[in-house]
Amino acid sequence: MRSLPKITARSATLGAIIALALPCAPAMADGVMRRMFFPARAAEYSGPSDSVSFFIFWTTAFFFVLLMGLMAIFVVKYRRRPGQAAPRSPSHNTPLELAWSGIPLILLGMMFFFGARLYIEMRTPPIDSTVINVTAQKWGWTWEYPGGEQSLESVTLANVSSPVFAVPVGKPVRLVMNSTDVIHSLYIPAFRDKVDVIPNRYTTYWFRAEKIGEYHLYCAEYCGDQHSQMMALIKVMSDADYQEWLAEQADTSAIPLVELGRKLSISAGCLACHSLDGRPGTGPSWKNIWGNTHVMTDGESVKVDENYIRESILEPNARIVAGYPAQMPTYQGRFSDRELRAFIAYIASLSDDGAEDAERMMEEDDAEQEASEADSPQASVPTTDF
Ligand code: HEC
Ligand SMILES: [Cu+2]
Repeated sequence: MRSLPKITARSATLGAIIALALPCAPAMADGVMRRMFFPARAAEYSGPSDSVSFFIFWTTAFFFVLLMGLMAIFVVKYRRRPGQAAPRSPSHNTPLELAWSGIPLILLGMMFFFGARLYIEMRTPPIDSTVINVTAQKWGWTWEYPGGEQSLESVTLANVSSPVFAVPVGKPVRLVMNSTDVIHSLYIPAFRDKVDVIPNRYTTYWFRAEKIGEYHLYCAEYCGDQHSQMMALIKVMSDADYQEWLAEQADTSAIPLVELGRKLSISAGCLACHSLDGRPGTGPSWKNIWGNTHVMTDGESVKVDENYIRESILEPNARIVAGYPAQMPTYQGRFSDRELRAFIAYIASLSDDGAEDAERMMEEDDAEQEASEADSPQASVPTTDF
């Protein structure tokens, strides 16, 4: 009883310190925490998102230290001593109770307000956003740009060939996302947002990239064996570079057939399941399969040729290679005729006896490209803007 007014006076002082220190906490946190634990900030909401996290972190850290500290001090100070009876606990103290209800109420109210406001903004894409259709599939990402362009550029991230996706700096981009198999989650730490990608439903992820540079994209929802390899590199570019990049992806006619097949195998995610070195993965390796005879689960023998590869891509479940699961997704409607031929030529080129066939396909393709250019000369004349 005797010591209670002293505690009240002390908690009033502490209250004042909290009130003064809290506005500084995010600023302090900004320097220390950001450099220690947080990746670069590259999008419009990266900063505000960090501020909300830091506010919550430092508020809770402060009260944790305060409460645990007081508890430790009280345990020692008011410990049971020989010959001293335990005093009765006070039943009521109005100023103290108002303080410990009012201060947390204000702080939690602030957390709710800042969090909810930011959440609503982050879920509301601007009307003038560039829309990119994103498809997630075990274990890769496909981005279809507004003109139908798809990325053919790739890089090696942690020993995995991964696609590169360009986005313009300073412009709102809206990803409309869908999965063809299981639940994935698109996560770009530098943009501070993560949204699930779900089969049979569209979800949206929007951002305005603010810093030119390269940032990582991960799948953040465990989706099977190669989940951790489901990565991509996001390149934030100036608008001019972005337009140039798009034009480069769109015009594949100049890329030789085998090279196009190689690029597509990376960007379409085939190599997540098919190795090039003979080691079986989720699917059979592509090394030295051209011209071989493969046995299917129903006992049928099939020669690996143009028709078989084409069917494997468009209707993977028509025939299942013995010893493998029916795990390959269909690519129906995804590739043009020339792109399908590119896969065939590429797979042929991976076999010791396939080199000649691949060569022949390249020559036929060259002849065809020339013929189609001769048929429609205007196609090769640059169009003018009116
Ligand atoms: C999720 C894993 C997965 C992905 C991605 C995948 N495949 Fe497959 N693929 C398989 C499996 C498993 C088989 C064997 C079972 C079957 O026949 O369907 C297979 C079989 C094949 C075969 C027949 C191989 C043989 O030895 O008989 C070809 C050709 C093929 N895939 C091409 C492709 C191409 C081209 C792509 C990309 C456009 C691709 N696959 C993407 C899993 C995958
Ligand atoms: Cu995934």
